[in-house]
Amino acid sequence: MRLGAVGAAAAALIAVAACGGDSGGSAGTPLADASSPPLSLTSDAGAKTVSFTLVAGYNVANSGFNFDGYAGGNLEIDAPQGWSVTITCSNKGPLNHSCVVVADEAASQALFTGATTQNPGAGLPAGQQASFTFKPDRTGTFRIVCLVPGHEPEGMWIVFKVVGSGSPAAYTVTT
Ligand SMILES: [Cu+2]
Repeated sequence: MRLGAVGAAAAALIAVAACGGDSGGSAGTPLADASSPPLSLTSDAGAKTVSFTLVAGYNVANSGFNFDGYAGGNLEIDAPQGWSVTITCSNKGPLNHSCVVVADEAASQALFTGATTQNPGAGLPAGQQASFTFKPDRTGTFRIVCLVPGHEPEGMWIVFKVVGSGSPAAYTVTT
């Protein structure tokens, strides 16, 4: 009987964990050093502007297929709808990389006007950086990815959530 009860409890815990995993993009743990490099997240509520930096190939995490050391959706950046979002995409190399806001895994172009580095399929050469600014016009849970072929499937993407109100924020997400 006791073993049975423990088994049931364990099954319930697993069910809860599975549910949590399905919620996809829900806020994780606030990133304590979001305003520090490499992310350098800064925002101005009055001007409704937010900016941050994504360093492609920041370190050896995920074999270099990362932004600021994050990959596979384990970083979530939130920005309010209608704010002006500026992303600096800095390629620490050695491969070409790009930064693009896309709708989902299947998307191959920017979701919002201007929400991409130029020629994202080719990417920025090693050592180069580029900034772009866009204004998200709808809420939802999206992605920032590298569109150089093969890189997003390799895990080179993070979560970008457009929220209806509130402040810009960054979270680490357990995947
Ligand atoms: Cu890439």
